Order: sequence, then structure tokens, then C-alpha cells
Amino acid sequence: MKINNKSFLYITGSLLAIATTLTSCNNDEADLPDTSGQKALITATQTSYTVAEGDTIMMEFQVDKAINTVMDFEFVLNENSTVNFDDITVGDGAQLGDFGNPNTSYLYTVPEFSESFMVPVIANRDLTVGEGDEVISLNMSATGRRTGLTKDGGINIDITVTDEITDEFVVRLDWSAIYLDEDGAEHDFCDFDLDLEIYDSAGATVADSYSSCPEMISINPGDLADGQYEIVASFYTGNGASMPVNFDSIPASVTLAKRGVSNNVVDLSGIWTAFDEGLDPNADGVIDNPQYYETVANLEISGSTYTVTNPETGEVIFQGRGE
Ligand SMILES: [Ca+2]
Ligand SMILES: [Ca+2]
Ligand SMILES: [Ca+2]
Ligand SMILES: [Ca+2]
Repeated sequence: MKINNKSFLYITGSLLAIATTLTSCNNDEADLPDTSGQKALITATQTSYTVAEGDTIMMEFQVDKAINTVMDFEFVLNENSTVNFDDITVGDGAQLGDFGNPNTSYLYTVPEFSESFMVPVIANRDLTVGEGDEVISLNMSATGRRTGLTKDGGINIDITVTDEITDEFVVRLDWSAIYLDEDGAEHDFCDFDLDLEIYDSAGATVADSYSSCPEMISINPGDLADGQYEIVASFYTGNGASMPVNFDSIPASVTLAKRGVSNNVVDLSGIWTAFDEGLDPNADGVIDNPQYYETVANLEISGSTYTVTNPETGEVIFQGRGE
């Protein structure tokens, strides 16, 4: 852009004026309107959204006037929704018990002086097959401090979740469950350390998951060379965990899935019955009991085709083929 001297002077003058205004705002907070005790009215121009599973969308809301207090809102998952409460995460997460029902609604707190705000909705990934589109129906209304209000009946928001279908092969080892110790106290089996590994035909570890609950391994086409593999779950140690009194074994299972296309669950309950044992009972890093490795399945990879077979019978228990 070509600037002649005259307009340059004009722009400089304007910038000076803006700078002076900003400075006076900063130095004199009394210029801010006193909004103590006032309530803001919230509206939404957009009430319909689409999100792909695994992605996050931001719901947008407008505020009629900025007030000097935070505003709390709840988002109730309406009954006509086809997702479960745990399938999505909205705002700051589950509603506080003091404000409402933490099993059916989510909470979001808006900072003071907001003139608009955005509330995230995360559509969690899953290994379910053939879900198609899912529907999230939310009702937003004031909660908690009730300084931000909506029209009577709240604001209804509808979100369509599109299913995630990929060529990814996923192995997930689950063992979370609540158990009781001898004093009647509740614990989660996640306190026990289980692991998931994939070995190649030479016995080398080519993929692993060691520090989560569930443990999960995801393989995309090209990640592993064509060939034969072994999927192995193990009970590493119960060291540090309270011993269960109302279970006979660790309630473990392995889900083998082509994401969104097909899946199969291998039940491992009944296998690990000695809770104080495992590969390394004293957790000193030296494996004492190799019998705590369990071959879940054999895996053959050929391009984007995954063939999973029962390690004892050779029977095909799962086959996922790329499109
Ligand atoms: Ca889903
Ligand atoms: Ca899905
Ligand atoms: Ca582990
Ligand atoms: Ca040991």
C-alpha cells in the first residue's frame, strides 16, 4: 500500500488517540460499569453442529452484557440422545453433585467480563462396530451461581456424531473393575499392573503398552511388516495393591478390533487367580514367574488385512480387511 504524507500523519494521529484511550482505560478502572448483582442473558445463534468421532467442536454462545462475576452453566444430556454419558466430554466435565446430577449433566464455568464464550464437546473414540451417526441432544441452563441466565426452558443444542472407520488395527487390554479388600474398602483393579505386547516371529517386541489402564496398541497399515506376530498380555505385578476378597481372578479381557469395522473380545478372566503373584511379585524388575505371560492370539499381517487366530486351535477368530 502506498501511503502519502498526509494520510501517514492522519494514521499516526489516530494511533496516538487510540493509545491515549487505552492508557486511560488501563489506569482508571472506575470507567468499567459497575455490574455487581447484575445478571447476563445468554443466547446461541447456532444450535446445530456436526463432529467426527475423535474430534472436538466448540459450541458458541453470546452474552448480552459483560458482568463482573463468573457464570455457571449445566448441559443436560437429553433422553433422546443416542450416545452414553461417557461417550462424550462437555465443558469442564461432569456436573458437581452440589449443583445437579453428575451422571446426566456436564458443567461449564465462564470467566467474568466475557462478551461471548465457547464450550468444547469432545466425541470420544471407541471400538464399537457399525454405530452409524449418533445424536447428542443437550439442554443448557443456569446452574451454580446463576449469574448468567438463558430463556425459560434453556437452550437446546443438537450435535451429530459421525462414526470413525479406519484401517487401524487396535488391541486393548481392559481390567478395570471395583473390588473390595478385607476391610471392605473399595479399590480398582487398575492398581494391578498388567501389560500388553506384540512380538514378531523372532521373539522381539515390536509394539507395547506398559503404563495405562486399559493398555492399548494401535497399528496402522505400514507400521509393521507383513508377517506373523504374537499378541501377549501379562500380569506383571500386584505389588502395592490391596488384595481383593470378592473376586476369584483379575477380570481381564482383550478387545481386537479393526476400528469401526469389526471386533472380537477374548475373555481372560479365570487365568490370573493368585493376586499377589504375577511375572514380578516383588517388583524388583527381575521376572520370577514367566508363566504369567498369556498369548491372547496370533496375528498375521498382509497389507491392510489382519488375521487373528486362536493360538491353540488355529481357528480364525477375527479378520479385518482394508477397504
Ligand atoms: Ca461412538
Ligand atoms: Ca465409533
Ligand atoms: Ca501396565
Ligand atoms: Ca522379581
